[in-house]
This record gives sequence, C-alpha cells and structure tokens, in this order.
Amino acid sequence: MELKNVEERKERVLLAGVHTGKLDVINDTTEESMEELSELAKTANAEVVATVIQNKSDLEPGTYMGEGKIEEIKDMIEPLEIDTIIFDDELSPIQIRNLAEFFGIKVIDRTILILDIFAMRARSGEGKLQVELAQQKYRLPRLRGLGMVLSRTGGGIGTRGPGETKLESDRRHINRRISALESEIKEIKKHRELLRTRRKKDGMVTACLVGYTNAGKSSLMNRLTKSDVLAENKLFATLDTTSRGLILEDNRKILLIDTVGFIRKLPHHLIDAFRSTLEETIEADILIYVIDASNPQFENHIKVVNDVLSDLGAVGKPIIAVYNKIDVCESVERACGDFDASVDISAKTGKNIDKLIDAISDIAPGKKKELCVVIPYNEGTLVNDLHINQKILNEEYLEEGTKISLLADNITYEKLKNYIIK
Ligand SMILES: Nc1nc2c(ncn2[C@@H]2O[C@H](COP(=O)(O)OP(=O)(O)OP(=O)(O)O)[C@@H](O)[C@H]2O)c(=O)[nH]1
Ligand SMILES: [Mg+2]
Repeated sequence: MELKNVEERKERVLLAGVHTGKLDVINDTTEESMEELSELAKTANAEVVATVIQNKSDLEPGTYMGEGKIEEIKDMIEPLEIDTIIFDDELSPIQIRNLAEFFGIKVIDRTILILDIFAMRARSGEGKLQVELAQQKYRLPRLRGLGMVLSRTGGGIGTRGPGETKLESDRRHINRRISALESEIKEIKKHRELLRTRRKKDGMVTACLVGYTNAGKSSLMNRLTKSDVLAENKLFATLDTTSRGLILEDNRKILLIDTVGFIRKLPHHLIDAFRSTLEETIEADILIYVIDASNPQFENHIKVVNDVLSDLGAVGKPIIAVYNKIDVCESVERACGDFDASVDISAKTGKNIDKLIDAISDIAPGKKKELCVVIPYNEGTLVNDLHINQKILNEEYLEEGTKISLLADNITYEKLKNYIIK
C-alpha cells in the first residue's frame, strides 16, 4: 500500500531563473518564460511548488545564480519538500555539477525537461532515434554532474529515455551509441528524400503547418482535411510528422504536413537531431504559419518561430499567417507584415476556414485557370483526361463537339489551346 503512495506522489519541483535584462526578450528569463517552464514541468508530471527569479545582469559561470540566491533556495528545500530544482536555461556541465553538489538534490535544466517530454511523446522509430540522439549529446559532457542526479532518482524527470531505451551512463558506450544513432537516422533520411523526390516528380504541392507549440496546428490539420490527428492542450502534443491530402476547389491536391511545434530556447541538439524531420519544412512549397492569437505572448512566439525557421534555412517561401483561436479573442485586421497573406480563423469553430482555403489556393503553385473549350468528338481520350484531372464546371454536347467550361492547370491549358473559345 505504501509503495503505491510513493508512486502516486508527484515530483515536487522549484523553478529558478535569472533575469539579466541584457538578453533579448525571447532568450532572457522573464515571468512569461517561467510560466512556460512551469507548463513544461507539469507536462512532465511534476508539481511546481515555488518559483524564484533573480535580477542579475551577469550569470555566474560556476553556479548560474548568485551565492545569496542559491543559499535562499537551499533553505526552501526542506520546508517545501522539494525533490528537484529546474533552471530556466541550459546549464553548463560545471554549473550542473556544482549546483547538484550544493543542493544535494536533483538539479536539471530547461533542456533536460524538454528532452524528457520529447522522450515521453516520441512514437515513431525515427522520432525515438532523434530524441535519444539529442539526449545522448546533451549528456556526454555532463556525465559527472548528471551522475549524481541520476543515481538519486527513480523514474522521474530527466531520466526518461524514448520507449524502452535505457540511457547509458558510460562515456565510451555513449559515444558508440551516438555513432549508431547517427547512421540509423541517415538511412531513414535517405528514404525520406526518396519519397520527397517522388512527390516532386508527381507535381505534388506541399504545405507545411509551422508554429509555436499548442498554437493549434494539428487542430487546423484536422479541420482542413477532416482527419483525426492527435490535438491536445499539451505542450508538444505532436512529435512525429504526419501528412494528409487536401483537395482544393479546382481539384488540385495539396499535401498538408503537420509537424513538431517550436518553443523558446529550443535545445540546439534537438534542432540538430530533428533536422531530417524538419526538412519537410525546408522543402515545403508554402508555409502555413499558425499563431495562437489568444496568447498575449504571440508576437514573441512569432519571433521564436522565425528564428528556428531561419536556423533551418526555411526562408524565402510563400507564407500564410493564420491567426488562430479567434473564438476566444478579438478578431483584428492585421497588416500582413512579412507574410504573403493573413487570415483570422478558429480551427475549433471552423470560422473563416473557407477564407484560408482561398488563400492557400491563391498562393500554392499551379493555380488553375477558368476556360471554355469545344473539343471535337474524335478527341474522346482528351475529354476523359479532363474529367479525371481537371475541374469541370459545365458540359454541353454541341454539333461540332463537347463544350466544356473548366478549371485547368498550365500543362492542360497548353494542350487545349486550339479549342479555346473563351
Ligand atoms: N479555443 C480554441 N482552442 C483551440 C483552437 N484551435 C486549437 N485549440 C486548442 O489548442 C490546443 C492545442 O491544439 P493543437 O492542435 O494540439 O496544437 P498544436 O499546434 O498541434 O500543438 P503541438 O503539437 O503541441 O505543437 C488544444 O487544446 C486545442 O483544442 C481554436 O481555434 N480555438
Ligand atoms: Mg500538434
């Protein structure tokens, strides 16, 4: 019975960060970044019992926070029954070791927390490999500090491996594992490239849903394609890329790709490890940039997403900005800014989804033109082909042939040139 109670008790965590006032708003620790850290901790099943922010222009190289502040935190550990301290930045190997020694309890940072959540969420083989690669690369230089951390913990935050994988604690093993993971990921990447080349050859247009985590990308994917991809009020609900077809009014088929959301201070090992998944984004013909307009921080989220996109090299593509969740906030006329189009929608209620589809239709390559043709009866296969691949608006049988009004792509337009009457 007692054992059960131990299992049910959530890990009690204290969150700590330093506001330098010098870093830019998306890299500094602020109340908002701490709130987000708290959401991350809850997502990893922890209970947040206290939050400490220190105002200090320079980070301490050895201990991250100042001496007085870490003393203050140490005094909170016993009365508040804190199990773990989570810092809002990626700690250096030295910092994590010193702090773990000083506090005598588990010390982790934002990066481990994010990697841990990714490890919980990874479903596909590729996702699991990528998360493990990022975890191993993070751990390698920190083994001494983490040794303390890991020996003290059971199955709590910071120790989760993707799936059944046990995270190694021996340097040589880790190095070997990293090489093995890298070559496995490389193989999968080849396969992915092959699929992409085939898609390109088939003239398939791809649109990638990008945005901050929890913005509503998967909900929008479901709304647009009437599918049931997992969408949840959780950070990083989606890890694995999924794609669904969307048929536009003129019969054009667009492949919509839903992928992992971004967050501020996204660990660089994670971006590196996920590069092959995220290549879908780099290769997409257009980006559908989903923004949670109900979040007061949405402008900062846009900055973060822009940073990650440019880091990935996904620049210079047509972008449609989608301000989502307008059912719970005011719909505002927004200047397009850096975007080629901008639409306010609600993925939940379906409001303005038609406008979004129009915007996709206008911006995606291969928009079909409306024309009217009369095709002689001896060209039966041509008429057949039009029925299969183009969008027929009207059809009549005249003495000289079939009169058809249709939406046609460029190639078909060229084929029909001689028969056009309007
Ligand atoms: N009120 C409201 N809630 C929405 C809307 N669209 C999505 N949500 C909610 O927002 C939460 C996140 O939605 P998801 O579709 O999972 O978000 P996501 O961008 O795919 O998130 P990640 O996969 O974590 O990156 C869910 O609880 C949705 O129900 C909307 O238009 N209005
Ligand atoms: Mg999602």
